Amino acid sequence: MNLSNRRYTNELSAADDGERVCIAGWVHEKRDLGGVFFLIVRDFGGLAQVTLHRKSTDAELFERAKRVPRESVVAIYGIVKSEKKAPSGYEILPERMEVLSEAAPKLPLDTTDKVSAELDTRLDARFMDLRRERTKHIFIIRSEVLKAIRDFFNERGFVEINTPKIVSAATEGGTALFPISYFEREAFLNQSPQLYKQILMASGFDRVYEIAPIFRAEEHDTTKHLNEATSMDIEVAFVSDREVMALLEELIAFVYKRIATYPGLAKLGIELEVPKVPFRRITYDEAIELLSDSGEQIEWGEDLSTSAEHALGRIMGEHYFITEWPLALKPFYAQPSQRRSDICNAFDLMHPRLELASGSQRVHSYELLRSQIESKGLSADSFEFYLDAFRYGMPPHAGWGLGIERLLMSMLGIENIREVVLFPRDRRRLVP
Ligand code: AMO
Repeated sequence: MNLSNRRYTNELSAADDGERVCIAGWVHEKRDLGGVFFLIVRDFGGLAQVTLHRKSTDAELFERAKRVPRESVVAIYGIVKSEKKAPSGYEILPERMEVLSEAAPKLPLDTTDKVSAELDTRLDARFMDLRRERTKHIFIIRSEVLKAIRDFFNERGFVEINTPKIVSAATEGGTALFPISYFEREAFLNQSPQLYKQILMASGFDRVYEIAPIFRAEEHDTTKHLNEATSMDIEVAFVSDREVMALLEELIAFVYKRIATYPGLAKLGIELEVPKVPFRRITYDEAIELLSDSGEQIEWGEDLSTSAEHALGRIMGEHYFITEWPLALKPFYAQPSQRRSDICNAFDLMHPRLELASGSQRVHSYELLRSQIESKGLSADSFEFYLDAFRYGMPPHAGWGLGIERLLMSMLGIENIREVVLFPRDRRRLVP
């Protein structure tokens, strides 16, 4: 075996006619036409047709090719021949085939998309699901989205940070924590980098971002919640909620623009329309009024239900912000409005289908923060490590957190959030 010279199938073309090459990959399909036998070999680049003529191919090689089970891993050594009828305009006439790993005959999934499978079956055999064209492109796009996000913030002078995922305190009131045992103490998996990105605002690092897992012990089984999700967070000092909202909408448009030119989108049957900035802004009060006009009643102070989100999405029809939320609905770190004491400078970024991000201007006064922590029924003592950063010079600051999976599913029109995570974690799923 010498695979160091192997070529990807998409690097080859009819122009390589006559060249002796090696390709390696999985046996995608086998087609037996009697006198001619085709092995379709798949690698990360695509598909290649390997053509064996009964008359001119070595008889032993011909028989072995016919017997090799589908999805086995093979290396093919042969000559490229220009062939208009082959899927990529060329075929390979093999001289030698090595079976590097033989696949068991009964496959958990069909990789050619001829037989569809339930999502659960696909997730159970994710390694094999990823061999399918559509799934592969979803995860290449995910990687491109993360790259675009990093480019966006790096170009703007942000510093990428990494904060601890083993923590001592909750930040997001609404959802439960996963407790873990940490030597002789109780600790938790982090719900958000919230406290740490804010602490950094007292350090002089005034523009930071992080892309990292968040853990939420949500018990319910929905198509938009995971127990382990990926959050993209920013925190910026010397600005208000308005400036970070502008960054958020610009980021969304930037990512759409970048992905719109990705060739794999066609494989997913998607055409991306880049959303226009600025996005519309409506206040929470306006949102419940619009909902009431459409027959959906939300009491002032109540959170928006999924059906309310959908109703509002139908009315708005594109990305939009909901601002000026009731203070009681948002966590302790949201800055109360100067205009009205019962609302705060917090916002949610909505896609017509679901919430993508939330953020706020933060409380930066030590006394107010302490009292807001206590008024949520939390013990200020357990937040001492965080509160300390507010006692020795903390600039005003604002930030947000954006769900990477929510961004992807809304962008690609995917119904179930599990589709955009390699190995999703939900109530029932701890393996693979
Ligand atoms: P929030 O709790 O709204 O805000 O979370 C921010 C965004 O993270 C995504 N998200 C989730 N995605 C999938 N499954 C989940 N269980 C899940 N929970 C949250 C959503 C959501 O909009 N600290 C604040 C952010 C900030 O103010 O900076 C926070 O965590 O897309």
